[in-house]
Amino acid sequence: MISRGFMGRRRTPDVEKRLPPGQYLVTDFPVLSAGPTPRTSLDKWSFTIEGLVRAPARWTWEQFRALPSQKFTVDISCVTKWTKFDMTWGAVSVDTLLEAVDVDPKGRYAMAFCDGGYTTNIALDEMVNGQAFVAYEFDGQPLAPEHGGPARLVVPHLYFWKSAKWIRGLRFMDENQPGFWESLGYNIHGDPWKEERYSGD
Ligand SMILES: Nc1nc2c(c(=O)[nH]1)N[C@H]1C(S)=C(S)[C@@H](COP(=O)(O)O)O[C@H]1N2
Ligand SMILES: [Mo]
Repeated sequence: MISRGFMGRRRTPDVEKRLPPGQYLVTDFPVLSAGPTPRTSLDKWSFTIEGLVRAPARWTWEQFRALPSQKFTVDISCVTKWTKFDMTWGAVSVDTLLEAVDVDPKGRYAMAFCDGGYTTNIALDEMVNGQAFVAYEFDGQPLAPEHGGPARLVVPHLYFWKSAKWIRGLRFMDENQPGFWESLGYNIHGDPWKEERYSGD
């Protein structure tokens, strides 16, 4: 008889149902960054919505933190094949941020931009109705710098590279331009349930 202890977390039917294809469960929180962790002081931080909007909107850290916020508990899947269940974030939903702007009907795509230069593209209709949020807390604590603090985008229904760390804003565009990893061969969309890992998947 082999002890359960050697088998890790059991893949019960419940776990199987929640685990996208090709993924395995982790309990730790790996760090994956394409470069060094930028350190922007909160008094220099801002969040901007720009591009194809009638008038851009901009929040200082203080203004951003005064916006209505929510707790989101979500499962996250990374293209490197780890999945972590029940991650709890304190965040402002993208819906709340979008209330401040009029997006041009042509502005159907957004580019998330960040301190450090990282970018990633997400369609507008995949960020609304509670599907995406800008998180400043994880597990009830201020978001750690290596995980994207002071604030990161989280788009739980797409692979985690879409969840831009150190986010500073969203730029609306009339075409679905690739961001950093999308230009380097990762999928333009990134749905873990369809295993959209690489371009052409
Ligand atoms: N600004 C920025 N955001 C980023 C990245 C990055 O390198 N820079 N890496 C992405 C990738 S590939 C993943 S898997 C997740 C990792 O987030 P974590 O380090 O908090 O696990 O952040 C995403 N967001
Ligand atoms: Mo990743």
